[in-house]
Amino acid sequence: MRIAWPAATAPQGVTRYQVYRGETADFPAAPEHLLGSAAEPVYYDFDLEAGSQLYYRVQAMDAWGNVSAPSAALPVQAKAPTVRAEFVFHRRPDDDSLETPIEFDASGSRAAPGEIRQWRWDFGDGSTGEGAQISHRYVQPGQYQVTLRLETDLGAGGRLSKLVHINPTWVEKARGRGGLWLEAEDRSREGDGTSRVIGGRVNASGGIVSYWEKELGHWLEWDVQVATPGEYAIAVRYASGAAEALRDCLVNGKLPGPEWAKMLFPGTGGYSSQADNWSWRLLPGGKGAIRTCRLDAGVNTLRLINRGGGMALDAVLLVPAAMLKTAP
Ligand SMILES: [Ca+2]
Repeated sequence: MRIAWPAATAPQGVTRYQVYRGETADFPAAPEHLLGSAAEPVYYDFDLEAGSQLYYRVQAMDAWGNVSAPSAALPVQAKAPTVRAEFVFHRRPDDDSLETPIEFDASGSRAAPGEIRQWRWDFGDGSTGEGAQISHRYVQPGQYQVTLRLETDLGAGGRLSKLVHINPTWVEKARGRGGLWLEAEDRSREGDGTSRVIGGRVNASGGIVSYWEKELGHWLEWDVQVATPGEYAIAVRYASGAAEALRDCLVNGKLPGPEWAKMLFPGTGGYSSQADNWSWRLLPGGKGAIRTCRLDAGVNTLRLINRGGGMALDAVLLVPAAMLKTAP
C-alpha cells in the first residue's frame, strides 16, 4: 500500500520522515510503532492483512535532528494485495575481489491471481538488474537502498525496498569468513550508567548506542556465542565528536593485555547525526600491532568501559586472527 503526504519544509532542510503505524486512532508516535523512515514523502507498507483497520502518523526530521509534532492519524483500510514482493540478501563469503558481492533472492515473492513475470532491481548505486535471483557487486562502502519491482502477467505490480549496508572490504571479508558481528544496540547488559539506543543516525547499521560518556566506569556488555574457539581480534565501529575517547575492553572479565586499558579512540568529527562520522578501529597491541584475545566455544562476554570522552557505538566485529596474517 502506498502512503503519501505533503512534503514538509524546514530552514535547514527536511532529511527524512518517520512513519508510524497503529491499530487505534489515538496510538502514540512512539518507537514501538515506528514502521520505518523515508527520504521522500511517500512510504510503501506491505505486510498488511486484508480488511484490517490501520492508522498512520508521520513525523518530519530536519538536518539538525529536530523532529516535528506527529501528524494526525490517517485511517486506512487494508486491501488484499495481489502481489507481495519479498527478498533476502546475503554476503558471498569466498571471494578475493576488493568488491563486495551480495546475492539477492526474491523467490519468496508471491502473486495471486497471476504469475510474476518480471523482477527488476535497482541496487541504489546507479546500477540495475533483472531476475528472481541476482548477484551484485558493490565497490564503495556506504548505505544503499535496494528496490525490487515486480510485475505479473496480468499487469499488477509490487515493490519492496531494503537498506543494504556495505562496510570497508576487510570488514565485509571478515564478516563473510567466520567473523562475529554484534550490533552495539543489542547489548546484553550495562552498569554504572544508563545508555540510550538511538535510531536514524547517518549510515548506521540499525540503531546505535549513545549517552555513554557521563559516568566514568559506565560499562556495556555483550554475550558472544562462539562456535569456533580460537584467537580473535576485535574491531569497533564508532563515532566521536570529542577530541578523543578512552575505553577499556574486557573479555570474559579480564584485560587481554595492558593496551586494552584506557585505549585511545581519536575523535571522528561528530556523532553521525548529520554526516557519516563512523570509523572502524581494530583494538591495538604494542608497537602498532593488533592484540588478539582467546574466545572459547560457547558464550563469552565482551565488556567496554567508559574512561572518558563521548562515543557513539554502532557495531563490534570479532575477526578470526588467521585473517590478519599477511602472506609472506
Ligand atoms: Ca548498530
